[in-house]
Amino acid sequence: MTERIEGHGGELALAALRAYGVREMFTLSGGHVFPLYDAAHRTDFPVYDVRHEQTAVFAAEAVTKLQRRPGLAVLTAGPGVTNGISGLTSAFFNASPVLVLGGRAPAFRWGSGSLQEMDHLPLVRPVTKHAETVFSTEDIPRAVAAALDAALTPHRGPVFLDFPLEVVFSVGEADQPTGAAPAPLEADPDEVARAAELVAQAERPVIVAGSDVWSGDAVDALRAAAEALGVPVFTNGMGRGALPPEHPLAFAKARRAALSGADVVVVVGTPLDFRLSFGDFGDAKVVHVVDAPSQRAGHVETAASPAGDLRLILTALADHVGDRVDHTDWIAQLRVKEDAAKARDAEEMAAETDPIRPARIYGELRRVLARDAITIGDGGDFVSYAGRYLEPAQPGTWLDPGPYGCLGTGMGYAMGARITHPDRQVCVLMGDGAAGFSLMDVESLVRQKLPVVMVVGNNGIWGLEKHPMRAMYGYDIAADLQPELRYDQVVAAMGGAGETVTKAADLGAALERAFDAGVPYLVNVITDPADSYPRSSTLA
Ligand SMILES: Cc1ncc(C[n+]2csc(CCOP(=O)(O)OP(=O)(O)O)c2C)c(N)n1
Ligand SMILES: [Mg+2]
Repeated sequence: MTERIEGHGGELALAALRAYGVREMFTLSGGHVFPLYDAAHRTDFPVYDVRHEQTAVFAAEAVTKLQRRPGLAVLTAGPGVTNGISGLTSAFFNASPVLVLGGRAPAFRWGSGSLQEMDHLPLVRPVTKHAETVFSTEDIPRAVAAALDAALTPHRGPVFLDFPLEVVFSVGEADQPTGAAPAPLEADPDEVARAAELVAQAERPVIVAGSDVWSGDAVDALRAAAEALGVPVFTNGMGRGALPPEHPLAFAKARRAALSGADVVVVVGTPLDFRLSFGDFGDAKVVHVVDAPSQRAGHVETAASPAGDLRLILTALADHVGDRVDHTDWIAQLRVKEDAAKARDAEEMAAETDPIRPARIYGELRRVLARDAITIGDGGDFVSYAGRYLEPAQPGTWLDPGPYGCLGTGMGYAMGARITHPDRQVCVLMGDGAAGFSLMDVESLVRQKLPVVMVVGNNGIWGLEKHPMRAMYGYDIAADLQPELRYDQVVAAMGGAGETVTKAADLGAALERAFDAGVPYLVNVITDPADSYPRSSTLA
């Protein structure tokens, strides 16, 4: 029998959210959403508050990424919602099932000029899967369920609801939603068979696996498919660590050789976007395995593109019967390139330069980071280096901003990570420029006893912009920051701690102190502004 729930709008919303496994709220105070706080307060539902709404949405997104369940941000009407738009957009690009609940000026006097009276929907519609204003209290649980069903159905993504003031403050009664997970979408079996045949018959196949492999809980199936068909695997986004770095089919450095030498490239659970040369792999045939038909690339002619539940598709690839070409030589060839690149990286990570180069910071970090540490990248060049030198050992441990490339995720992602994994190391790698977007939220972390380690690559510039601008114009403007700024003192002033490091030899001990500190701790590393991340294209 369907259970009935009753209470004010906040209580109805929270009861529905609980059914979907939502376990906390991220917010910044505003009167329009008080009933949601009241519902949380009465039921001991954890509420984490922040100093900028973008942090609330990024924190909710980190929870979705790490725990593979919906995350919740509650934003007050008007500026609360508009401050959350970059977070929502990042979640949209990352297919993260974030629910934003917005306050809204009263409906009964709409048009009379209430405080913060604006219609949020035209703003959020392009960056959400579902956006709705709920006009009656009784309708709230249904609307929450509809929004979360949309958010959790692959291809996943954020959703938005707002509640006019009188709707959320009034009392009502409704059916309790069940919160059932969406049924898996089965791909066309012929398309799957075609993909399997292409891989099995390939001479030099490569798999590139991305975030949806993790969010679709298909990591084991990926490994089984790669092992059954003997295919080298590269990863990006949340796919990183899907195969442990020591696995014979796990590759990271030989990507260029692999993608230019392959005859079949299988891209699983990630778009054929700028991170993958827009799907242009020379003469190689492209197999694009996606979690929903909407994700098939329109700009690339693929040889096969199965769309559906990734675990089912990858399991079918693993179970493929029939001949398959032996790939031992191809794998060995790539392994030589991989090992050579690793040796070069190892040298750079050990280099004793003055000023310090970012590579050395990562060399030291690799010594202190545990296999299950959560690492978060927020910055330009400094984070490109993180992607290159850090090798996540487990899936679901690496958080980058994703293809929207929004600076400012740092403290929000850190908050979501610390709440998800109270006992693990959480380490945020920040450019000094990126730090400016969210550093005030260290105060939120300190106050709510959420210790994390921040490592700032402090080159005194917006490096990823300054170097390309100089290369293009011969000069640069609007690309300088205050050199050697004491970001560690900023953190200390807010109740955390930290230190500045200028010598490579001092890095190791500083990082150890940081992880032992028990409060938010910032290691401010003065790095070489002349150093820039080598890339083939100058624009990022
Ligand atoms: C919100 C936002 N604003 C601007 C940019 C453009 N942008 C990309 S990288 C970058 C420079 C980052 O500088 P910093 O964090 O100091 O890292 P560095 O490149 O110096 O290592 C900028 C401004 C962006 N990606 N996101
Ligand atoms: Mg910088």
